[in-house]
Amino acid sequence: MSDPHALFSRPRPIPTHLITGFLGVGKTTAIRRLLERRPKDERWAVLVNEFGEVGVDAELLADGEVAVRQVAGGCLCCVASQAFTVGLNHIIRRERPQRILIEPTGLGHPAQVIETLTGTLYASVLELHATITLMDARHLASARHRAHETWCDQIHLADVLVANKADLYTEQDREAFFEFARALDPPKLRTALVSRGDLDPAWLDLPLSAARRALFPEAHAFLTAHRLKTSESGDPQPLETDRPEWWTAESRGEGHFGRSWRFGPTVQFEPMRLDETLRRDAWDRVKGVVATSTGWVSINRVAGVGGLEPHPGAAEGRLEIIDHRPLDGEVIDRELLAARRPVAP
Ligand SMILES: Nc1nc2c(ncn2[C@@H]2O[C@H](COP(=O)(O)OP(=O)(O)OP(=O)(O)O)[C@@H](O)[C@H]2O)c(=O)[nH]1
Ligand SMILES: [Mg+2]
Repeated sequence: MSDPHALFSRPRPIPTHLITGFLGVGKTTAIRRLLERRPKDERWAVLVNEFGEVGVDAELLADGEVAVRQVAGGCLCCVASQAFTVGLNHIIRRERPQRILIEPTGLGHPAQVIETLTGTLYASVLELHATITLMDARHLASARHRAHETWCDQIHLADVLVANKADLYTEQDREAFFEFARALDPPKLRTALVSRGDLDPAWLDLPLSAARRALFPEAHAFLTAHRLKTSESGDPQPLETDRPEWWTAESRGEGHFGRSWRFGPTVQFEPMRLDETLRRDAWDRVKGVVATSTGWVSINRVAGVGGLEPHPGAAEGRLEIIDHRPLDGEVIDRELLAARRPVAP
């Protein structure tokens, strides 16, 4: 791999921010808010990484003014680590940003990303600031989350710990969060409750604490993503000859199962049928951008909550489903096929 020092010799390292947190806690929402409030004369860039094979967040973030680069198919810390540095180098070289925001997958362990960003490769190129971790305080009452090593380490390695979705909390959830946060050792630089990812931009200036160590440094070791129906080169291949514009893949790792789809330009769904299909189960995460008979929509659901919203459109349709239980991908695939708008003969 080329040496980024040679490529990007520059006087001052670029402030870089890691926004971590478990699946669906509101990382992309928070980044969107930060982008909206950025100084208009500053060039910012975003690197976003997805567990699934196709990735959707870049579409949700696109605002035409900020460079967004996506690394899909695994997590930054392991299988995709080379794709991560390639993506990051690309952003640095092409965009020459004045600030970089990085969103790792919600299933990503942050330790290795922090190590890479603070290692010799980027030493004088990037200046990693405080790790900002979002969480859902309601997960404190969920044995599955509390037992998840990556969930624990995302919180443990946070410099700033933010409980998002406060609008959905009970008084008990709020108290549980502050009690939990008070007991954390080493203490956080800031802890806060917010809604709609409303982070205080001043937190971006807080420093990274070098003293934090992962509780489960081995947790990120394996995330196997295996592709279905793809060519050797990894390019999408038709699933069947009568469905040339329908590509699907599955991924697995960190105790979770993913299924992803890409749809070509002629694939349109009936919005009601699509919504019904995607509501069939309270999967941990459903997100996508797809064409329907009434226009493009984005889909953003967490544990059964959320729906379809109008979207300006994309080059192709994309959909991801992730759950902690094995997915019956073939059944969902058939249901999605049945939710298509019939193609005119
Ligand atoms: N009620 C409520 N919903 C929220 C809040 N913040 C985010 N959401 C919703 O939660 C869903 C997930 O938000 P994202 O920002 O995509 O979450 P994420 O952490 O980026 O998700 P992944 O990248 O898939 O891990 C979306 O439907 C958001 O609109 C909030 O404060 N309150
Ligand atoms: Mg996201």
